[in-house]
Amino acid sequence: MRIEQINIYTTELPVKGGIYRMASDNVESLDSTLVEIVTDDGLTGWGETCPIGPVYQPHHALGARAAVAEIAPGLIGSEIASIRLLAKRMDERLNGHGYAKAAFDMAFLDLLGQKLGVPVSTLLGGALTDRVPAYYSLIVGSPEETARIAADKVKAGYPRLQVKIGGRNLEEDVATVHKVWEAVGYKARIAVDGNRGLTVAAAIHLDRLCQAIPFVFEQPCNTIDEIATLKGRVTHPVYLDESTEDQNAVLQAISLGIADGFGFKVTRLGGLTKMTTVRDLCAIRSLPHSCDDAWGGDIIAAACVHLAATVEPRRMEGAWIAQEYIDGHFDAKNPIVIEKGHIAVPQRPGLGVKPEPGMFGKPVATY
Ligand code: 0XW
Ligand code: MG
Repeated sequence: MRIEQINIYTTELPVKGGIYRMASDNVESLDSTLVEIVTDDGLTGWGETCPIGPVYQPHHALGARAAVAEIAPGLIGSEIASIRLLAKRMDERLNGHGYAKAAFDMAFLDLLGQKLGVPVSTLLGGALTDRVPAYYSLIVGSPEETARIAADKVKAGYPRLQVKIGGRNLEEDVATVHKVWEAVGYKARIAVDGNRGLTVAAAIHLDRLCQAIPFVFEQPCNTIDEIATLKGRVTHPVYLDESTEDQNAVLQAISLGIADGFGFKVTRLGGLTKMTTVRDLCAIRSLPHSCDDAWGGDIIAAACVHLAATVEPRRMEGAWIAQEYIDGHFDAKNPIVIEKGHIAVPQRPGLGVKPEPGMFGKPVATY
C-alpha cells in the first residue's frame, strides 16, 4: 500500500456558545487543518491538527499548513507499513513541527488499521476498555455561574471537571474554586487549570486559600522552571500541560519529580505514536494523565479516544474532546460523542471515522 496522493483541507470550527475563555487567551473560532492520504489500493486515511489559536502554545494554523507543505511532497510513493520509517522520512524533510507531523501520523495509523482490519487502539498496543471517561472544561467565569454549570455537568455524568482560572484577581479565582467544590464535592474529581496565567506568588496563595479542597493544580504558571519552584511550597498535586512541548520535556519533568500528572495533547507531543512513549513513561512512575488535544473535530477526537483506551483506567484522567463546543460532526454516521460523561471507543478498522465526502470543499493543496 503506497501513498498516491495527499489532499490538504481546512475547516473553520466556530465555538458553540460564542467564546472559550482561558487565562492565556479567548477564542471564538478555530482553524483546523485536515490531511487526507489516498493510497494505490483505494484506501483513504485522515489526520487533523487544530491549534487553539496562535497563543495557547507555540503552534498556529498557518504554521501547521506551512509544515505540511514541506513534508507532504516527500511522502508520495512511500509504503504505508513501517510507521517508524515514515516518521524518519518526515524528520528528513523538516526538523521539529511535531504538531503538523501528528496529522500525518494519525492518517498513517488510520490506513494501517483499515488495511489490517483493526482499530487504531490495537496498533497503539491494545485497548483496556471499550469506553473512556471524558472531562468537562469550565471556562473562566463568575464563581456562581461556574458552580451552576459544574453541578449540571456532574448530573450529566462527567466524572471529572476542569475549572479554568487566571487572568483576573485572586479573590475571584479562590471564590470560583470554593463554589465549585461546594456544588459538587466528591461527586467529581476537580482540576484547577491556570493555563500558565498565575505568578508563583499567586499560585502559592491560591493553594493556601483552598487548602482543604482536593484538586489537582494544572499548569498554574508559565514556565517549567517557575513550576519547579512550587515543589514543597504547595500542597496540591501539580500537573503539567502546556509545558510538555515534546517527549523530552515530559522525561525531564518526570525525572526532576516536578509533575504529579499531565494534561497531554496528542498533536503537541508529535502524534499518537510519540504519545505511546510518554504514556509508557507515565505508567512506570504511576503518573495519571489525560489524552486530549487543544481542539479539533471528529478525527482528533477519535485519535484521543483510541489512545485513552490503551491507558490503565486508574491513571486515566479523561479524554477531553471539543464536542461540547462544536456544532455537528465530520462523520454524522459514526460520530465521536460524549454520553453520560464517557466516550465509546470506535471498534471499526482504523480511526473509525470518515468525514462526509466533499464536506470541506476543494483541497487547499494537493500533492
Ligand atoms: C481543556 N483543554 C483540553 C481544551 C483547551 O485546548 C485548553 C485545554 C487545557 O487543558 O488547557
Ligand atoms: Mg490545561
